Amino acid sequence: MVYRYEHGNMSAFNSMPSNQQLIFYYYPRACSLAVHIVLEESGLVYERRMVDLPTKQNNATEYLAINPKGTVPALVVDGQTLTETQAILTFLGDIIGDGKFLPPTGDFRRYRAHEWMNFLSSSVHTYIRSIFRSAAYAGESQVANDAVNAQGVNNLAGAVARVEGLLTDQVWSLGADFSVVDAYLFVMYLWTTDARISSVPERPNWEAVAKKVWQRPAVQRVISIERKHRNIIVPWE
Ligand SMILES: N[C@@H](CCC(=O)N[C@@H](CS)C(=O)NCC(=O)O)C(=O)O
Repeated sequence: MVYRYEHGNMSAFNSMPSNQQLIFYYYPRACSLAVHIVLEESGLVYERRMVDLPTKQNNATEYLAINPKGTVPALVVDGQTLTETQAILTFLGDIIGDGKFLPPTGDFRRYRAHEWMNFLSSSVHTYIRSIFRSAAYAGESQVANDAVNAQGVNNLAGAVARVEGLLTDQVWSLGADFSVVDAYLFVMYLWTTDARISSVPERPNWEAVAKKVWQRPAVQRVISIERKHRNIIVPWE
């Protein structure tokens, strides 16, 4: 069962209409890449629009009218904007259907998926952000920026240990099948290889999942699309 909001009321229907208009806003190698991968994997028809973060297009009036948070990803579904990577991945997982990329309600793996996605969004993403953009937390003081950066490196090391522990003996993050979580894990793995991070522990289990994600044709298509605007380094390529 899938639920849909129409004019503020929630209505339920059993299958998503195939004619929903999907407009996807992204920036290359941002967290939006996880959504981009799932959109491309899905076979859904969608329009992609790049929001240039370096030139602050995300803070322009036109984009703020679409997403007042000024962030990517955003997915506009028949005129309604959905934000937050976890929410969009859940929505896509449900409209793709058949539990293909996200187990259905009642299947315990669905709650594992949320456990993963929330951890990636609220912990891993923010730890790495505190390294890439320490000023967002520390303001202008160099001493404070250095401290936030160093703490980010420590926090990330702890998160890597947790990811490694969770991926032991797992083919994919939820078990035997690729899911939206693996797309998200792939993006966060790429971020961990960024030269701006002074040190990060070895993470063979996470790397193995990321490498498997990379082998998927849809993922290589997405990376080549995003590379038109930004160099994306895939370490083992
Ligand atoms: N919690 C949000 C975070 C979204 C976010 O911060 N996106 C970044 C790119 S990875 C962004 O748009 N940054 C622009 C800015 O903050 O100015 C999510 O998980 O989608």
